Amino acid sequence: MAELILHHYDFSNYSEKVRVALGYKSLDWSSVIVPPVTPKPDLTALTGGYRRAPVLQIGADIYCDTRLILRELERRHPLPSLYSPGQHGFANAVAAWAEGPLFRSVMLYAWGTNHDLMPPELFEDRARMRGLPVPSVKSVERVAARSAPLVRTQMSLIEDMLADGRPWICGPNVTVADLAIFHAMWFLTDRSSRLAHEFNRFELLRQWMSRVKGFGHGRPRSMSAGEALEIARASLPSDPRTSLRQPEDPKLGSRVEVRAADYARDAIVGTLTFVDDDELAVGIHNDRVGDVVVHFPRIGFELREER
Ligand SMILES: N[C@@H](CCC(=O)N[C@@H](CS)C(=O)NCC(=O)O)C(=O)O
Repeated sequence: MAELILHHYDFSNYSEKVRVALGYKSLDWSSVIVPPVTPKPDLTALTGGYRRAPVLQIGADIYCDTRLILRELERRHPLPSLYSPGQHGFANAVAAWAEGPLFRSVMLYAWGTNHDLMPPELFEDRARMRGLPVPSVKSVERVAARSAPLVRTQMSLIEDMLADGRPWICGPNVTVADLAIFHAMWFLTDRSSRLAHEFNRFELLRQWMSRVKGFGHGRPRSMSAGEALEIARASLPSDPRTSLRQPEDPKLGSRVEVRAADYARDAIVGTLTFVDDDELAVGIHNDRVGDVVVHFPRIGFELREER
C-alpha cells in the first residue's frame, strides 16, 4: 500500500484534525514539516500553488483540505469508520459550524492571548493572505477580549450536545464532527495553558476531549521535503475513477482554475482529470515533481475554465 505523507506543522489546528484521524485509524505515516508562513516552495511545487496546511501526499496524488483528506483516508483505510451511514449529513453540518463561527472565535481569542508566543512574522503573513492591514498588538488584544464571551457561549453548546451521556458528538460513533470540534478546542490551549481555565465549567467537554486525545497520532516517521518531492517524481498519479460531471462543470481534459472560496485564494491551474459530487482533481506538471494530480473537495472550492 502506498505511503501516506502528511505535510503539516505543529501548531496547525487543521493538521491536528488529520493527525488525530491517523491515530483513530492507527496508521503509519511520514511527516514532512512545512513552514507556517509563505514562501513554501516545496509544498507549492506539489500542489500547484495551494499553500494551506495540511496536505496529504500519496505518491503523485496530492490531497488538499481536511474535508477531502479524511475522505481519502477512509477510502483507503475504511475501518474504523469516520462516516457512519445516517450520521454523515448531520456530522457535516456540525463540522461546518465548528470550523466556521466556533473556530473563528477560538482563533481570535487564543492568538490575541498568546501573540507573544507566536512566530513574529505570522500576523503579517495572515494579514497578507486575507488582503487586510497588519493588526497592531492592541487591536489583536481587543479582538481577543471581544471573542472570549463567544467562545464560552459556544463551549456550552458542545456541553449540551454531550448532555445525554453520548460518547461522541453524533451519538455512538466517531464522526468528522468529533474531529472538527476537537481541533478547534485544541487550539485554545495548544500554545500555552493561559486559557485552560475556560474548560473548568465544562465537565462533559473535558471528558470528551480526553477520549479524542486518546486516539493519539498513529505512527509517524519524519521525512524531508526533498524526499517527498522525489517520491512524487518517481510515482505515477493513480488512474482517475469514473467521473460524475454536473451539467455546469467544465469538460474533462479542459484547462481549469481551482481556488479556495474563502481565503488564500491563489488559483491552481491545470487539466481537469476527475470530478464527482465530492471531489475535483487537476493534473499539473513542473520540473521538480513531474506530473502530479492535485485533488480538492468540491465544497469550499470554486472550479472554472481557465481565463
Ligand atoms: N479548509 C481547510 C483549512 C486549512 C487552513 O486554513 N489551514 C491553516 C493552518 S491550520 C493554514 O493553512 N493557514 C495558512 C498557512 O498555513 O499558510 C482545511 O480543512 O484543510
